[in-house]
Amino acid sequence: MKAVIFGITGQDGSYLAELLLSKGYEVIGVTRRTSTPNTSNINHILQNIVLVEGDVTDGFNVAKIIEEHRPDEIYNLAAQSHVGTSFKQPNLTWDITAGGVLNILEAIRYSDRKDEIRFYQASSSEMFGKNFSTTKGRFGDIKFQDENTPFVPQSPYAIAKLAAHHLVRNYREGYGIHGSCGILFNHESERRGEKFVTRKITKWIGEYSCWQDSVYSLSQTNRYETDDDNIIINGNYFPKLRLGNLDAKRDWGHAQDYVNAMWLMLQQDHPDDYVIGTGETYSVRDFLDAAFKHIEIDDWESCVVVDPEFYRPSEVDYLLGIPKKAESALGWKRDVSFSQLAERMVDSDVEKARLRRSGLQAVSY
Ligand code: NAP
Ligand code: G4F
Repeated sequence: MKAVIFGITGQDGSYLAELLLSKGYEVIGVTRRTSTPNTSNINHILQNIVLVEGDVTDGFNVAKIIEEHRPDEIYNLAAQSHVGTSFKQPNLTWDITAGGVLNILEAIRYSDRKDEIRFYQASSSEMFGKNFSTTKGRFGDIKFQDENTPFVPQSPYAIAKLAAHHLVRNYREGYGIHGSCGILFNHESERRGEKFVTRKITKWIGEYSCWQDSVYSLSQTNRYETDDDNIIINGNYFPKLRLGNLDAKRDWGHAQDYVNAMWLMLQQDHPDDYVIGTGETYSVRDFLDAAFKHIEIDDWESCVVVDPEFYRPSEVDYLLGIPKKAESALGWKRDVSFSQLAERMVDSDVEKARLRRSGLQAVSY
């Protein structure tokens, strides 16, 4: 079997490539030209995959890649995937995240292998926006989202994802394309982009933890004080972690569990859309609790500044995905719990910071 992955350099692309290689696939990864290397997530498998230069906004280029490589499966993970950035660069977000999908669908539609190709589109729980469904629980109403919850997107990113989601449905119904959408809730990992809130937190913890160890060992004291913006130990300053809305709730899983769902969707005879989530929701505060507890800090409030710079013009307050359909139809289940996710990310970032750091120099965020 041969698969083309658009977005192979990202978090999900790298885990998906590993999964497909383990199943004996030939993997073709599409990468954009960059002025400096950005293959850190896939350096360990470069020998086993074929990289081709491409960009989903260039329709001719997309069609040529599909024609030349003749894949059985195409996974589209390419997107401008940062919600906050989508408010600052809405046009770019639209061109990549919606227009890019149209380019791939058109290339499949006109391919002589249209009926052989199976296509996965990375849809998002952000498409639900402010909306949720409710069901009666023992202690009152439970809010959740599933395949029947109507979409009310709240950002240029979510609106572009929803356009792409409907395009896949339209090409499935209109042209018989085997296209499936995974409506994935937030999933994170040791390879998560550094601007997403979980990784921003764990990267800070990694750097801070190493800095703290080195200043404590030099100063023979374990006392610290703070000012508005810094943590101060024995005259050494480390900038506090600056975050936005700490009350937003997300359904957070581990990316390795989620790429398995993508593959399972394409093994079905009939294309369909599936919600992939954990059935649990936690606030950004809860993630801070879990991550800081892992380095034995209880009062993380003294390390964090709430900075309006990181607020969004409109926010998604609550996400909790019910993956019942995927569990019963695909046999999908997740393995990594919320606390394991936070701990794995902290351990990885502490280790990375140790390797990076040689002195007492603080980094800025
Ligand atoms: P990510 O780490 O941001 O990766 C995005 C990938 O898209 C990168 O490889 C990036 O390449 C590539 N890309 C961006 N613009 C492109 C273009 N014009 N042409 C070709 N490739 C382009 O995202 P992720 O977390 O792995 O997520 C994968 C997909 O799932 C995305 O579509 C995201 O929107 C969606 N999604 C993610 C989550 C989540 O919680 N992670 C949840 C739901 C849906 P560069 O390395 O060159 O930038
Ligand atoms: O980590 P985030 O940026 O992820 P967000 O916006 O939920 O989007 C991610 O998940 C989506 C699936 O639901 C994907 F489709 C999308 O591609 C992406 O992977 O923000 C999570 C929450 C938000 O409520 C945000 O306002 O954390 C809040 N937050 C608070 N402080 C922050 C920060 N987010 C970021 N990025 N940076 C902060 O400093």
